[in-house]
Parts: sequence; C-alpha cells; structure tokens
Amino acid sequence: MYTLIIGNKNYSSWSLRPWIALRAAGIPFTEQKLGFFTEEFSRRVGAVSPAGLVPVLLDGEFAIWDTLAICEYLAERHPEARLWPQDVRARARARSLAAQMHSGFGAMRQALPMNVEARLPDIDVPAAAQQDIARLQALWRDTRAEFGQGGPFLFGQFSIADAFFAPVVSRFTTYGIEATGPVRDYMDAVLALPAMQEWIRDALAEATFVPEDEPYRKHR
Ligand SMILES: N[C@@H](CCC(=O)N[C@@H](CS)C(=O)NCC(=O)O)C(=O)O
Repeated sequence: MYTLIIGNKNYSSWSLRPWIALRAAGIPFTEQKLGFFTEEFSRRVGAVSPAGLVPVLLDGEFAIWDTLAICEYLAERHPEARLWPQDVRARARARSLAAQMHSGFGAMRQALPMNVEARLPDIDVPAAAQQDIARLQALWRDTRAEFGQGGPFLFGQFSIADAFFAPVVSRFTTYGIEATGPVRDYMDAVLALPAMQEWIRDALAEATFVPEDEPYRKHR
C-alpha cells in the first residue's frame, strides 16, 4: 500500500503532480498531509527523504522522492494505468514535456506561485514570466494538435505530462492569465477532472498557516 506525503494543498504545486496521477489512475493510496512551517514537516519528511522536500511516496517502508522519480515508479508498477502514452514517439514527447516542466519555467513559477484559493488577476507579471506563459501555451497548443486526438488531454488520454502541468493550470486560474481556443479547452479539461476537483475542494477547506514574513503571504 502506498502512502503519499504531501504539503499544503493550497500551495504545494509539486505535491499535486503525483497525487493527481495516482487519483486519475485509480491507484489506491493513503495521503499524509504535513503543514509547511511545522516541526512535524521537517521531522517526518527528514526521516524518509534526504531531500527534505515533499512529495515523498512510500511503498511500504521504501521511499521514493522527487516527482519525476515518483511518477516513473508508478508508471512502471502500474502499466495497466497507462500513465505514459503507448506510442513510442508520443511517450518520448510526453517525457520531454514533463522534464521541461520539471526543470524549467522558473520565471513563471516565481512570479505566479500556486495559491488555489486566491484570485489575483491584477498582479504585474514580469516580462520573463510572460515569455514562459507564452511558451507554455504554445507547448500545449502544439502538443494537442499533434498528439491530442482521442481525448481532451495533451496526448488524448490523461498522462503524467498532464499531471506535471496541472499546477500550472491552477496558477493560470489564480492569476487570471488569458487563455483562448485550444489552450482554454485544455485548461478546462484539466480543471474538470474529478481528481483536480477533489484537490481544489480540499485546498479550499484547508486552514493554512503562513508566517507573516513569507513571500507567499503577499499573495493572500
Ligand atoms: N524537485 C522536487 C521539488 C520538491 C519541492 O520543492 N517541494 C517543496 C514544496 S512544493 C517543499 O517541500 N518545500 C519545503 C521546504 O523547502 O522546506 C520534486 O520534484 O519533488
């Protein structure tokens, strides 16, 4: 049985990735949520992961950390869930996208932190973040056009690539980023996923503690 250790659902963009992959694939797991800025967070996460970050997947006592490694593990353990596309080129492209998201779009990440409960359409978005946003939207549009037949997600059926972009869909919603045509349709498909709806519901119900001096706070 799996346990997924995650952070606050309102803020933890990295936690959302494996969580939504597990839920969308119908793989049973227990969630253990640890509040950021708590003593329990560092103690519990530090005990299982040398990175000291969430998410961490526990398969029994065995720990896997870092979202890409966790999702790869799930895809290997559950081939029937088809977490990567079946076609070899589509799969390679999905991996390129997930890896690009994993290591890139830093300006967008910094300017638009995930904050599910907030609606902040009036913030100033720096030029570098605007470029990231345009590149992300082009990536979604092009991928849908090339690989999206057979469903509303990037590769038709839901895949790990969508799990990696789900937090971006949430960020774009919070900050009122303009989205039209296939980009809007793609975002709507992600937002309509029952798993995404469940995450959003839980985030809204969360009583989040954020210290005064945290940069997150200015976005509340
Ligand atoms: N590359 C890591 C990044 C994970 C990460 O940055 N997690 C953040 C929360 S979203 C965290 O645990 N922050 C707590 C801290 O920095 O103490 C992954 O893919 O899992």
